[in-house]
Amino acid sequence: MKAIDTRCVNALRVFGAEMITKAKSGHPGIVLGAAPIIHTLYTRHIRVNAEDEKWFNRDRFVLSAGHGSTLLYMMLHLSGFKVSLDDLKNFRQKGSLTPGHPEYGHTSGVEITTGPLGQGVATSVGLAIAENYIAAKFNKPNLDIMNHYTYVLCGDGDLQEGVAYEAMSLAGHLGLGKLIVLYDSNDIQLDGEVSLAMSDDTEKKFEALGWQYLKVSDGNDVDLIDDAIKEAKKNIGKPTIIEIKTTIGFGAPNSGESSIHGKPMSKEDITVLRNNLEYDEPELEFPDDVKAFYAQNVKERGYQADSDWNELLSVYSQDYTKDYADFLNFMDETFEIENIDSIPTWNPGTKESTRKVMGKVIDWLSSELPNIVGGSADLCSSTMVKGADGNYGTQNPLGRNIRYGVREHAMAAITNGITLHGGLRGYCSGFFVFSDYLKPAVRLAALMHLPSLFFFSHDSVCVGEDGPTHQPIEQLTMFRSTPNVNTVRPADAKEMTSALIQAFGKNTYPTVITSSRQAVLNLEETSAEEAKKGAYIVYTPSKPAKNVIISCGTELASCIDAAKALEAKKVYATVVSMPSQFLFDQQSEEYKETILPKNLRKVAVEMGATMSWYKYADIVKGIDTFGASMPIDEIYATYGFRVEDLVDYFKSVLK
Ligand SMILES: Cc1ncc(C[n+]2csc(CCOP(=O)(O)OP(=O)(O)O)c2C)c(N)n1
Ligand SMILES: [Mg+2]
Repeated sequence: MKAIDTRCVNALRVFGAEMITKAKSGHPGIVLGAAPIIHTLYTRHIRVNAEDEKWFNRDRFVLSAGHGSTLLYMMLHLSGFKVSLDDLKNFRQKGSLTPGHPEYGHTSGVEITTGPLGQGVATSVGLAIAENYIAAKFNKPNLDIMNHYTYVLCGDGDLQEGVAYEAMSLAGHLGLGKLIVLYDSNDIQLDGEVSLAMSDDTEKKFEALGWQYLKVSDGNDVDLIDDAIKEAKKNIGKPTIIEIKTTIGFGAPNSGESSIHGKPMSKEDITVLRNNLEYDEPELEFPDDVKAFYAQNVKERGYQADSDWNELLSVYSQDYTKDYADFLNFMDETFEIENIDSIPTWNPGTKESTRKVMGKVIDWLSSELPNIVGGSADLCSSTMVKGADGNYGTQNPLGRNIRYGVREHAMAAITNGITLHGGLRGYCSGFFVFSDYLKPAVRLAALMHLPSLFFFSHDSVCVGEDGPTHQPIEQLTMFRSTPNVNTVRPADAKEMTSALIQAFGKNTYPTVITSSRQAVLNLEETSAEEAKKGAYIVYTPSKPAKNVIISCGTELASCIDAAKALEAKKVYATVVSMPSQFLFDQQSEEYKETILPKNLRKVAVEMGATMSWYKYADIVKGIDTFGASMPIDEIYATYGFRVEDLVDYFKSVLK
């Protein structure tokens, strides 16, 4: 370990602690403890280019322990990314580029939003899958145009989360040898010693998961960390975890204690830290030799690596013209649906479950869009959603169907990783009721403005005999109330097809689409084009309407029939199909007024929780209790959703 390494590590430690003290909030423990890890990774291994931030073949770095954001921001600053000294000094302040936890799309060079522990580890598996797939598709002998590592820095907390294990178990199964997890193992977490909550044998555990386990017993020794990373990079066909023993809060008076985890240090304690580290440079500045070292070792090395790659690509473009053109399309994700006329269609009057429609349309989309990669949580044959080209795995790295096993949360996080990587678009599927298991990943996709796709079947109590555990009630409200999520519940084949095509477009939001288990009537009245507006009129009564019935999904057809029957009883109601509240909310006020005129009485109908409808309706017919196990016909009768029940209901509540 050279003197300059010590200088750099100490500069990071002191600067990071001072940033946090200035902000009066933050997490100094990991900064002081893990500074040598991030220093080694950046100065000796990582290939990123600040001048070409989105360089396709850059190494991906995931700070899964998002509370260590200070470390990442300092790295980005020193490596030439658009994070200035002032930005560092504005850590955690309103509007700053250095928010409390790293935010993708907000700060230059941040690869992924982290903070919810475990998610970073899981998402990184998706990044590694994407690299592996694209490499298998495009690399040629001596022309590895896709060839990068995915590095993760995580802490004890990350590895306690279930989602991390789900994902790491799959990563072991898939033999993702270029995934390297650096584990800041300091035996301390927020509330105290890790041993209070956990006594796993880390080595045995990861070996059992099919990982290569390496250990660095002194996390202050940059050379040992370097050696371990070199070893990991050999890629023996297994992902690697390097357990690096560190001391939380190294150098602080309360080092090794949980009190240093998340509490800014006092000025006095910072003086002690400086003395302990024998570091005497000005406050909140980086010394010139440190800056120069990073400029040379991270910035210039990254720049060089990018230039070399461009040369490689240029040779590739001459030798493999067709593949090169395809590669550019993958890089830019410029795929368009060309043969729209060949899209599967269903005639009005026929009956089909919307899940079957979803499956068939996705099969068709797979032939149009070569970069879509999907899978299911062991439910392909139920959700009908399956990727093309066989199952992805070591034997078939070009399979576009990922067998996630019953690991919903990891599936959704990995889907985000696949999409985040660039080049591919990830989608996944499961039973709608179990969307509870993966909600945190949808939330992160929404926060990152990532167009990941989450497709669900069995979208209401009409699941029937499987009973309340399998009958979603509140899930639609959950997604509809999550900012920046397009939640779509199509009524029939036309609306489903429209929703899917829109979902695979270039969006700045994730899409959740739900489908029915049971067959539904394909309606004359629906429109693929109009559905894109989120809501539109599907039935207009013969006399001026005094009421509007709003519905969606499998209840729409019954509402239209009921509205027709109501006319005989001199109740006149327009019927509005509202597959997506999210898209409707984005329409002009004029459009909204034509669909839901203020002076009309409005009732919403859905076989699920009523809460999300009160934004549009005066009254709501829904189900605010858990369902019950019984055949579907009895479900309709019990909850009052047969046409005759709806007619009676509307008659009692409408004008
Ligand atoms: C899902 C989730 N739960 C809880 C937290 C709050 N939290 C942030 S850091 C932390 C402790 C994590 O311990 P460790 O990873 O060992 O971090 P260290 O104390 O070593 O820095 C907790 C509970 C969180 N960020 N995410
Ligand atoms: Mg810890």
